[in-house]
Amino acid sequence: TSLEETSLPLFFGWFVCHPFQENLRSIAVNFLKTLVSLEAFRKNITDFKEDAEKDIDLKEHFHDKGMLHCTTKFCEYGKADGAKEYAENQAVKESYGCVSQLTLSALFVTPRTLGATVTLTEEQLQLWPANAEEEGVSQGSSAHITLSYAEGVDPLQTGPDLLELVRLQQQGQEGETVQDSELGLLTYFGKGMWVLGLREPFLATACFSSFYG
Ligand code: 2AM
Repeated sequence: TSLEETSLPLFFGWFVCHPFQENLRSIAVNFLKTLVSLEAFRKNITDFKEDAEKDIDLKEHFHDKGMLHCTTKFCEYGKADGAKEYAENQAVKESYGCVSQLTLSALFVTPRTLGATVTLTEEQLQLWPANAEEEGVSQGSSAHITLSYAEGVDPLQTGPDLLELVRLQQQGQEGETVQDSELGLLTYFGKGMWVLGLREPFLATACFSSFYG
């Protein structure tokens, strides 16, 4: 019915509960601080800024992001393919408003985006729509929380950035391990792409819901 159709949100997703948002933001800030302090990062600084001599303020480069969340389905108020089917999916209806724990297994940064990789549980995968972008990689491997974007970057860039990294790793590219710290293993994949695999995954409580904007 038209009433139901007009009720479709901009997107569905897991919304990180308030206290965890703060933790996640400080983890991100610390990650950037660590990165800029590294010789290996400074050596490749032109990945980020062509005219950078040797310094870049990553906190300036990346703008703060509002409400932290992991998008499951971008519906665009019903205009996106499969939006209605997704909203009517039984698992989606049953999980709506439910709280679960998101497992954040890595942080990644590219010249465009700063994000956290989310490793979905079997149950959470029930809420993950089949999507063409994930062709050739496992379902849910583009699940992420956008922590920040650089100026002028499309708000949908984090998924493609993460997928590029997932594909590189799948092709057997190991990258260059730059630092092995208490936090985890920091690896450089070229073209300004850095991944910090967290030794201890960060668990963030999140509520499955939708956003209208
Ligand atoms: P994100 O999930 O990578 O952060 C509102 O714009 C939210 O929907 C953002 O969180 C954004 O990216 C996501 N989004 C925007 N456009 C999208 C698209 N075309 N496909 C998938 N997700 C999109």
